This record gives sequence, structure tokens and C-alpha cells, in this order.
Amino acid sequence: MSIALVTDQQIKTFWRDGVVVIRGVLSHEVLDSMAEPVKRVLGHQNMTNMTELGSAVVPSSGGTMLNDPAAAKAGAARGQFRSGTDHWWDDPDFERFATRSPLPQLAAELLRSRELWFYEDSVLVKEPHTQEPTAIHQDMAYFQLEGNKVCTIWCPLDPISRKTGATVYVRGSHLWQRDFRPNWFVSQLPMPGTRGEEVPPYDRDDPENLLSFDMAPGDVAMHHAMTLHGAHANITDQWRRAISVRYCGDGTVYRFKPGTPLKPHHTEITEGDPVDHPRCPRVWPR
Ligand SMILES: O=C(O)CCC(=O)C(=O)O
Repeated sequence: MSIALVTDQQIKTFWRDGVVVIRGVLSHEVLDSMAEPVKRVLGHQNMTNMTELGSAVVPSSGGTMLNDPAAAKAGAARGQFRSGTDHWWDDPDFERFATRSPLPQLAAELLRSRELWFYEDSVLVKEPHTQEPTAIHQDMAYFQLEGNKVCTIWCPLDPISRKTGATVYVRGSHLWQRDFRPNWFVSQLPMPGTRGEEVPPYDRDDPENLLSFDMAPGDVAMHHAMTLHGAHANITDQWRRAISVRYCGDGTVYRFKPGTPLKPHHTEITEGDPVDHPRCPRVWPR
């Protein structure tokens, strides 16, 4: 029997707020072991440059640093928001992180799930001076899934504060039973052909309705897939590197969402089937 990683109070907080931070979960060894793999994927052509995507889809968002007179005058560099998914498909380091670290047990305990499957990993890097906040969105809109035990664990590799690009969560929004359209991550514009409500505008600095946390490397934030969330810009000289790992638990089935990109193996799956596929392996219990 494994020793519990979370307390009853933390489980209650997760189900009440839609997010909880668990401190000191990942050891220095685990964090150090992911520095090189993250560096590798940053050099990989499959990483999306969200900053360019942002200015491509939102011409009014302020454009590039060269169009920003204040930044241009100061001679400041401008960083990019880089993001990619499914690195574990061809990188055993990412597979080990998602399947052999304490994360599966942590997710199973907080979800109160007997079993757990691994859906996806994401690398989310805001280089120094990345001006784009992450748009507020609901992860479930991007997942071809349905169920109440689906989550993301956001794992920063660097110290996190409002200035370096802390994530923000709309408190309790997982309980609203509202489906929101997926957007482009750097703009609130919904993806074409998708269904649901458009995400309303939020003030990221509203402590009444939004939760945000200072975090140290090793701390993780787990949110429910229905929780609306985003992140601040990184206005510092420091890198903000994070890996998100997404899991689903008991009762999760495949549900295809019109307009939401499919993964190649989704063509082999029948809608309504319980999750279980070599590309969505069971990771708990081990
Ligand atoms: O890292 C970010 O800026 C956003 C992370 C996020 O939205 C997620 O992992 O679901």
C-alpha cells in the first residue's frame, strides 16, 4: 500500500475550488531530469510558437515588440510563448515523468479515482519578457473526453510569481456545468467550428474570483478539466518553464468535440468507449 500524498483537506479544496496546490511533490532529481528534455523540445520544430500564433490571429493584440514604442525605446528583448503536446510519444524522459513520478498517485488521490489513465503532456514555456498572458480557457474543450474525473497537473520548473507568469484559476468554475469553446491560448478568439459558450473577459488580478499562487520548483497545481484558467505574462528576465500532465479517471469515456483537433489514434476509437488505448495508458495503480 502506498502512503497518501495528499490530505483530506486538500482533496476537499480541489473539489470546492477546482484547483489545489500541493507543495514539494517533485524532487530536485526529478526536476533536474526534465531540464534537458524541455530544452530538447524547445529546439524541436513541432513546438508551436504561440506568440506568432497570437499576432497572426489577433492583429490588434499589440503586435510584435518592434511595434511597441515603449519596449522599442527601452531596447528590451521580447520573448516567445512556446508550447507543444504529446512529447512522451517519442521521448522516454517525458513518458517517465508522466507515468513513473508521484504525479499519477497524486491525481488519483485528488480525483478520488480507483484507476487513472494518462491523456497528454504539454510543455509550456514563456521565455523572458513574453508579453502574452495565456488566454482564459477550459481544458475539457480541447480533450476528446467526457467525465467528471479529468485533470491537469501544472508543474513549474522555475520559481513562479505573478511577474513570471503564474497561472490563474476562476474559483469554482468547474461546478458551473457550462461548456466553453476552445480558443487559441493567446487570444480569447474561439477556434472555428467549435461548440459552446465564448469565455467571458476576466480581470486576472481579481482576487475575489480568481486564484493564483506563488510556487517553487517541486510544487504542483492540479486543476479540474472544467475549471476556467489562464496565466499572466512573464515580464521578468527569467524563464518560466512548465510541464502540464493531463490524466483521466474512473468513468471517463471518449467524446469527440466538433472543431477540436483530433490526435491520430482517435480515428481508431469509437465514441462512448471507456478510455484505454496504448496512447492513453493506464498509469494507476501501478
Ligand atoms: O502555462 C500556461 O501558461 C497555461 C497552462 C495551461 O493552461 C494548462 O496547462 O492547462
